[in-house]
Amino acid sequence: MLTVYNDQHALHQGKFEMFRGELVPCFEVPARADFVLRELQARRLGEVVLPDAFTNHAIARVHSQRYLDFLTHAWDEWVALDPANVQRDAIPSYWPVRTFRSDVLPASFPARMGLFSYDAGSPLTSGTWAAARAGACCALTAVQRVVQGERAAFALTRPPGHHAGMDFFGGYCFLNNAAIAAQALRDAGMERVAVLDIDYHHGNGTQAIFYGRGDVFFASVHGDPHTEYPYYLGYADERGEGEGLGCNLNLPLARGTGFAAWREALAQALGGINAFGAQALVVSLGVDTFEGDPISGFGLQSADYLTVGADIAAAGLPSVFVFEGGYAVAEVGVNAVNVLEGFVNRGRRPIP
Ligand code: OKP
Ligand code: ZN
Repeated sequence: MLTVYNDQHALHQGKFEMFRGELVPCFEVPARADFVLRELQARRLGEVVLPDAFTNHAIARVHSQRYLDFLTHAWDEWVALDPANVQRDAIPSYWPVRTFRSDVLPASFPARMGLFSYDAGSPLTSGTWAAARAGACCALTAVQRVVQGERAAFALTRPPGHHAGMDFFGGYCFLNNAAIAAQALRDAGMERVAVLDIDYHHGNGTQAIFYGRGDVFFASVHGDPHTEYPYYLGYADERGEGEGLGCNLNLPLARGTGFAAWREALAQALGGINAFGAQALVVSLGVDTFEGDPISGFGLQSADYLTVGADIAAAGLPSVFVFEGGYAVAEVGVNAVNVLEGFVNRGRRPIP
């Protein structure tokens, strides 16, 4: 399978994230992408190319202009607050929850940062915009190759994207690569596009971006938000609204769920996508469903990911895979590449 690799991903390198009252080292580290790249090369799964250059046009199909303006200048504004900030990541500490206004943009940078975010776990660094932008270009390049006839392509990038909304970052995500890919497929003439999100965490950003639309179906298998991040979205009763009613399918599963039950939920998600009549598929490929993941709670084992890839291939759709979560760093390469290899081989040849 063709891989489009973001060689600028390490420009985004957060130091600490806020967790239960303390700053802890970031889980979302550059080594994650390095392990996946090394595994792809070791298995010779296909060509690895760098992204083509794109303007912001395709990104602005999904994200608001005022959010993109904020991200473009955020680091400089952070440093302008205090020259000593060059040593520190920018982390928000104020948020406009219900009853506050979000139509007025405060002049204060920390206030604006809160308006464009929803958690304190997603540090913004000097290279965040450059890395995220290059990641979106990866997703767009992968789309272009699939539109040109490639059966599938993999956008290997970080930071991840599926928590980022039209105008907010959070959950380690800044630009929603999967949503940008789905919109680009629509804009390339695919009438109906599906997003399958198999990351452990619900893709709240992707869901929200397409919630009112009947042309993009969103299906997600994830940890039950009653107990799992992102907590405030991802419940089974969220089925879409207006034109999009029936085009959103959430399959939350209890922490502790193992592969057999998880695979049944995957089959339901794929059934929904098939009934929708999608012409192309975007897969938010998180492998934090792995039993050894340090921040998640499902029990998938490395060999299971071959089956996952084969199950997705059986849908028979042109597919763009976009890398999302997976924090068991030493295993993330094997697990992600198992999905891709399972897809390519349709699971005929298990890897030990
Ligand atoms: C991003 B993706 C960990 C708390 C959880 C947010 C998790 C974001 C996951 N200390 N923080 O969906 O893999
Ligand atoms: Zn995740």
